Amino acid sequence: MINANAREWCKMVQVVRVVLICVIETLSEMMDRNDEYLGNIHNEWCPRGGASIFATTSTIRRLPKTSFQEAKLRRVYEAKDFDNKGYVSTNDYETWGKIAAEKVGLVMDDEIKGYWVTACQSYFGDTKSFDDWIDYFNAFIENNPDNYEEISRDINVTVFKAIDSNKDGVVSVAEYKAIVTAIFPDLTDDDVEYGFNMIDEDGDGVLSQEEVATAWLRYYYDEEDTKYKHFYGRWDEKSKGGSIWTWLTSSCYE
Ligand SMILES: [Ca+2]
Ligand SMILES: [Ca+2]
Repeated sequence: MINANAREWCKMVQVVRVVLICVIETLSEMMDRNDEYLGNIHNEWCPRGGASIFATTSTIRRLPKTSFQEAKLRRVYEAKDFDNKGYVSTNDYETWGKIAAEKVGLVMDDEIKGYWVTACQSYFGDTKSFDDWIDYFNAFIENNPDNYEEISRDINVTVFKAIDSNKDGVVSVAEYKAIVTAIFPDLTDDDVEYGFNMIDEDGDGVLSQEEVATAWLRYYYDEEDTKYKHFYGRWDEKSKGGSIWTWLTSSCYE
């Protein structure tokens, strides 16, 4: 009797398992179709890849992948728009270089100006908004799936030459401070020092080309919290860019 009851019970459990598996598989298929459907809605309503609560990761973009990464990108994008035209241009980069050079007592010459302009063109192309830039960024990644970080590192060599104002082959604390306070004037000396120490990997008191290239790369590409968020000076809660709408729609990127 006990054995018979046990067998019945076992059969019942098996039936429930099969039913559960069927339900889960059906739900899963429905969700896949739903993702595609919502993705189509997003593409119709936000053709430029703008923020939308309907967005799904696989159908929209590769970057930013998290709201944290988006906050990092927005923070610098907005800060670099010196002329307040709503986008980053070579004019902004020239201004950035000019201010940074003045902060270390130098005048930006044509060679250094050329590095700033080249760096800006490589990073931003002719994009005219944050979303434009993100699309451009993603196109670059998609066109160079195996070596986009390597190419980015090469671009950062130009950046290094731009920020090495006195051309001695290293970025000093003063040069670093000039760069980051030009775009974030509210940073304190402590904030600047904190950022510098985070990226001075060998602790020799100056930044090598390799150290700058790595930190700059990781600031943009790290999806999660790493020390490289301090690349532009100490990152804290105040550093978070964007608006309440950005926060509300951050699920687009997660
Ligand atoms: Ca230098
Ligand atoms: Ca160093």
